Amino acid sequence: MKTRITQLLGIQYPIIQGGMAWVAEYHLASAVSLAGGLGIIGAGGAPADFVHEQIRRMKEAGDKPFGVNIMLMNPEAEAIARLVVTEGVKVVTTGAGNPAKYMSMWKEAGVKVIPVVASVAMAKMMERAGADAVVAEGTESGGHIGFATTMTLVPQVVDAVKIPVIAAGGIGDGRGLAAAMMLGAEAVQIGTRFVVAKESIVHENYKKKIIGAKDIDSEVTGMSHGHPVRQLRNSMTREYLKLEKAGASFEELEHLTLGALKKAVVEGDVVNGTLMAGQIAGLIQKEQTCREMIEEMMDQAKEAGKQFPLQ
Ligand code: TUI
Repeated sequence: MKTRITQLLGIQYPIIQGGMAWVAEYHLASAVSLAGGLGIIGAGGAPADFVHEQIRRMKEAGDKPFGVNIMLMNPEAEAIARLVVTEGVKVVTTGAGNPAKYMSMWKEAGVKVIPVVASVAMAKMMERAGADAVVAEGTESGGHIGFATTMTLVPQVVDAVKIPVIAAGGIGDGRGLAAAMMLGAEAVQIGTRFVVAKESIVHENYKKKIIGAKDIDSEVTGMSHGHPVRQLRNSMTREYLKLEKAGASFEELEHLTLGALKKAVVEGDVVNGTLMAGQIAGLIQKEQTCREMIEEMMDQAKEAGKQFPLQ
């Protein structure tokens, strides 16, 4: 399956792994890259030194293409933006903000820049600023989200920009991949399914929660203060939503979630931790290697195309 994205990134399959904070470290990212997709190191809220070490490990693991995701609310975002240039990282994705101020530095260094956007307006702004592609991320996604669904956002972004579009949000198998291509996407970004990959260092308790989740088991917190975050329902979300409904301040709510993602990923605290996951969690049934996941998705997408040839 050749697309402008597989050609731009030099990858075999149109599958990109989401740059998930705490989750997307080099074990997962190198497994995805070695299996023919694009592995991404998620900087999340980590310091630049940590990201530096991750890049070093990633290079040691093989010479396949990989990217770094910069979460723009990270206080060290600027240092990480420079680090990717000095380390010769070929691909950068960004999230949770507007990366325009780093764009000229990255372009001059020949870095391929792929901002994650949640609206047509942001996609157009990023194209004008020089982005090589965009990830159009629907509200089905886990973590920090926008409002439009993948089904509505992807075709509207495809029509609005000339650069290639990668679909994200609610995609967890080959049928989702085929559907995204039908909407005009040229690759998909997958997050939640890779959380349960064998190579993922995420605590077994968290993986079990995703595998056991049903279709309606995610909840969106933080809507009232403009930072909606999708995660699996647990004691933490119940407490958060109760406080939010009672009009708690942003600071009070932030206090509740401080360090909660790490608590879930590293310590396996599925009661008080933040279990970020997308709505597709209900579809995910087992732990597999990244290679098994990617090959199964490709086979299934090809089969979906044969089953429904549209002529
Ligand atoms: O960034 C994400 N998803 C994330 S980031 C993250 S880290 C975190 N950790 C703890 C609590 C909260 C967050 C977890 N999940 N997805 C990409 C994405 N970007 N979705 C939406 C956006 C976005 C939002 C606003 C992109 C641009 C934007 O622009 C605002 C502006 O500055 O104009």
